[in-house]
Amino acid sequence: MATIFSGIQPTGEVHLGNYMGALRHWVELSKKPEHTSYFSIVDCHAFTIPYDAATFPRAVFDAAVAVLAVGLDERATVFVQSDVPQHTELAWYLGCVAPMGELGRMTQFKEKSEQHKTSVGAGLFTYPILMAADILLYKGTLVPVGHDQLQHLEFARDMARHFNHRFKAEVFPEPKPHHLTLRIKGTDGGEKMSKSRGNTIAMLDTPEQVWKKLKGAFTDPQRLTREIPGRPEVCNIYTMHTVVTPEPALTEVVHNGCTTAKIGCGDCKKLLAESLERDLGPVRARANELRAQPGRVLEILNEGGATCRAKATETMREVKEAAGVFGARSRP
Ligand code: AQP
Repeated sequence: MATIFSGIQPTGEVHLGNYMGALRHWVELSKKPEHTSYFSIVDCHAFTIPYDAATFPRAVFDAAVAVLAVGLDERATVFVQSDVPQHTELAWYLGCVAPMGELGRMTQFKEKSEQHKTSVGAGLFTYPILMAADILLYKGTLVPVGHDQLQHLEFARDMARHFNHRFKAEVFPEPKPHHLTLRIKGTDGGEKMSKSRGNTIAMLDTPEQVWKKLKGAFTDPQRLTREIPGRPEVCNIYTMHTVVTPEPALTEVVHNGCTTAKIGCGDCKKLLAESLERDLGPVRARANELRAQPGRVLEILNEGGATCRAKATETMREVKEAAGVFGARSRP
């Protein structure tokens, strides 16, 4: 038995990096009968960097549609983080046992505070505490994480240990990572396809939109002409093929075609566009259906929120009992 928790920030259009690197794996994990899974649109995390309040509700809705369209709600609880106030409540309790020194070592804080130099709030610094609360609130035991979130997961494990040790109670299990190793680069060749970097292909883009972005996307920089054989191992287009193009086409047409210069980058991209459409066409159709019934989306998220609040209430009762916090029920 394992309890899975993961989340996605509503910071922009869900893209192929999110889909190939995370969402597909979340769906796989959630299908296992021995897993109980929670997937969240982590809107409170998105507050840690500048955002537009006017368009934020739309961004949350769109992220929810994307997550539901890949089928995550079939066996998992899908909800919006801010609908469960216990996330921020638990973050306070954990924050009181979180060592400042550990927080100061977080590389993501260093990177993001550099990226948003003019507006670094304390929330960006304490982000890992909220992430620990997200996981521990559901007593998560298995967390799908990419390389860039490993340090935060280690911090969440430390938080579980610190809290249990400080209050001599076994409230939280230590969550283990489920390593997600695939990293999709940006269309600009940047190390990561990222919502905030404008180098994405959206998961729900139409074939025309996909092709427009794919056409100009970075490939093997050494393949300057069609006659020069390519190196699939350094090419982001090939990485995406490995996810959506089945064998034998992957090896025989794409890999061999590239390394022997039988096909050019344009041909290879056309094949990728076809594979993407085969894989994501049905997802886009489901997203369109959901967009046409916003009431249905709300219903699913409301149900998810209610399930999570019930679980979160139980955990918070244990947390407060362990910490000796009884509010008005306190006695001398
Ligand atoms: N390029 C990527 N390759 C593989 N996995 C990726 N993920 C994100 N980009 C890639 C994974 O998607 C999940 C949800 O990501 P997130 O939105 O919560 O955070 P993020 O990693 O910060 O995503 P972005 O697109 O880079 O957003 P911004 O620009 O707002 O910071 C995570 O599991 C993540 O690893």
